[in-house]
Amino acid sequence: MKLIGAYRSPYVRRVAVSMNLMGMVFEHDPIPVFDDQDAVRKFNPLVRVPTVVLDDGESLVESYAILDTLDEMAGPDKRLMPASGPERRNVMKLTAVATGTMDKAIWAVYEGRFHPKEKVHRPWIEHNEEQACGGLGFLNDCAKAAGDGWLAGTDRISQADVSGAIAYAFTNMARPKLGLAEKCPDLAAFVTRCEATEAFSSVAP
Ligand SMILES: N[C@@H](CCC(=O)N[C@@H](CS)C(=O)NCC(=O)O)C(=O)O
Repeated sequence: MKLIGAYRSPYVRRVAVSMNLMGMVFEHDPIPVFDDQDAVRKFNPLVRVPTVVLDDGESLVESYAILDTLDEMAGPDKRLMPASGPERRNVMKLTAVATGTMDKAIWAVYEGRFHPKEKVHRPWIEHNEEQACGGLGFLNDCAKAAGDGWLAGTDRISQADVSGAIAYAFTNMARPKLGLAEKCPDLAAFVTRCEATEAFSSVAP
């Protein structure tokens, strides 16, 4: 199995950490998606990462769809999104807040990166940053309520923890001026705990 995309992409990284946690061995190909579009297009018509290429050559696209397939492959004891019921709903909600936070942080980054200086619209950047902070504030409340436990109150790590930790780590790296460590101290402490583990540290951005 091959994972395409650099680990500085939070979507790529959530797939990588998930595969580590599920004990799946994979080859990593950090193709720079903006600089080598043809190499990605061969496997993904949208030219986006993450893209996963299975051993039989079939490719998987979009991190949520990739993770859904990997959960199914991993089986009930290792899957990171609970299969059903209130626990699934809760993990799904926290994960959605985490990926929404990633989206908003990235849009704030792209506004400056892909527009000429005179066309960068500062209020749009601030709007996205505010939404990212909203998502992280919500996850901070979850971390506070969880204490030493997991964000969604599960008895083992779930996709909410993987994506929540990566949403914080990415936003903090991409938007350092937001002062997230002060705004979200409980989430910051939780992320420090996650980043110290092999599953996270071996796929650092
Ligand atoms: N919703 C997608 C988002 C993936 C995404 O936006 N990836 C970025 C890298 S962080 C990308 O491939 N950007 C290239 C582009 O959109 O042109 C997912 O979850 O996989």
